[in-house]
Amino acid sequence: IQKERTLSIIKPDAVSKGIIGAIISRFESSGLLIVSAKMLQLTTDQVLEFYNEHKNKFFFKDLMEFMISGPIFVQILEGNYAIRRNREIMGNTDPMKALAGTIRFDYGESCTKNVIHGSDSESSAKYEIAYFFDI
Ligand code: YYY
Ligand code: MG
Repeated sequence: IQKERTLSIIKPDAVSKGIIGAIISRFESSGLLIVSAKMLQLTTDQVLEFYNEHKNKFFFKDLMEFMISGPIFVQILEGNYAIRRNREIMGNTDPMKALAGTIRFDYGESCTKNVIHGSDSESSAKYEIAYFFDI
């Protein structure tokens, strides 16, 4: 058993579809506890900083446009192996490749409009949590 924290972002597509509650229900019923949360709108500078590893990828312009297009809902999730567990619940980056029953399979429209972000490692979780929260 390893209790961890991870960062989750419910992206602008999901917020505008009104499925924040449905997504949070999945976390809670999977043993992930929401320990902090807030709604905000990202600036271009913040997207550049948060997604810096992707800044030279072919999809970055689309990602940028999408991530600043509306409010997002950011949360810290906590639970046993929370980082890996959250990635399992989310599903593959490409909703077409995601397993049935995952959030991206059920709600995602494309690689860009894929509903949700989750930290992918202990180090990224640490960085991303500190990026949005003072705890
Ligand atoms: O961690 P995850 O979100 O599953 O995927 P990443 O490979 O880290 O890409 C981050 C983000 O970039 C992805 O959630 C959407 C966007 N993106 C895209 O718009 N088009 C792609 N072909 C790949 C990624
Ligand atoms: Mg990633």
